[in-house]
Amino acid sequence: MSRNQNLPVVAFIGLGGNVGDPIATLRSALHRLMTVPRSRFLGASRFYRTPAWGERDQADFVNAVAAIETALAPKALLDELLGIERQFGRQRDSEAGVRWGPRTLDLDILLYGATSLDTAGLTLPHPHLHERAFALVPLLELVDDIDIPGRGSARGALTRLDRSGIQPLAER
Ligand code: A4P
Ligand code: MG
Repeated sequence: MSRNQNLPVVAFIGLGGNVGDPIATLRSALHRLMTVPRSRFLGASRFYRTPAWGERDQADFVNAVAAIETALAPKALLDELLGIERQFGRQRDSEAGVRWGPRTLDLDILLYGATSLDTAGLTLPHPHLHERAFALVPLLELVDDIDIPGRGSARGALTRLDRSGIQPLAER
């Protein structure tokens, strides 16, 4: 039996943006996530305003996390997400000039069940999840705790990070 033919997996998707109107963009992106083929939308966190991580000299981000149950294989799910990023005007050529730089919409697969994967186009879990409070805070709104394969508990990872400046927004 080939993988994921029958067994749906819960995947957590990180959403982020800091160009244009990120709240409106994330809201529309969540609606698009509800229509991903062979998948069921389970829910989403609140939206958070977060200080830029990595390349810090840029506007604050808006971040959220969504959970879906999916029968898509990891690469097929990533292709769907890249399609949604394109639909919302992400210009990879101009925006990708700076690593960790500004972007209209960034969709990352944070976790795909308990899968670990390291290929050229896709790494699971997301290689920076355990060191990013802007992803862990909304993730831990959706689950009490969860294992990050190879990195231990998500709640444990968050206790080691600075979460100051991460503020939930009233709107979603
Ligand atoms: N890719 C590999 N693994 C994955 C995965 N698990 N999920 C590949 C999604 N994509 C994955 O992505 C480049 C390629 O990574 C994708 O085409 C896919 O094949 P990218 O989004 O252009 O990434 P990048 O800018 O080159 O670097 P990086 O580290 O992937 O950026 P990130 O992780 O997306 O981070 N600060 C705050 N507060 N909030 C943010 O949302 N985001 C970033 C960007 C930096 N600082 C931030 C935030
Ligand atoms: Mg990305």
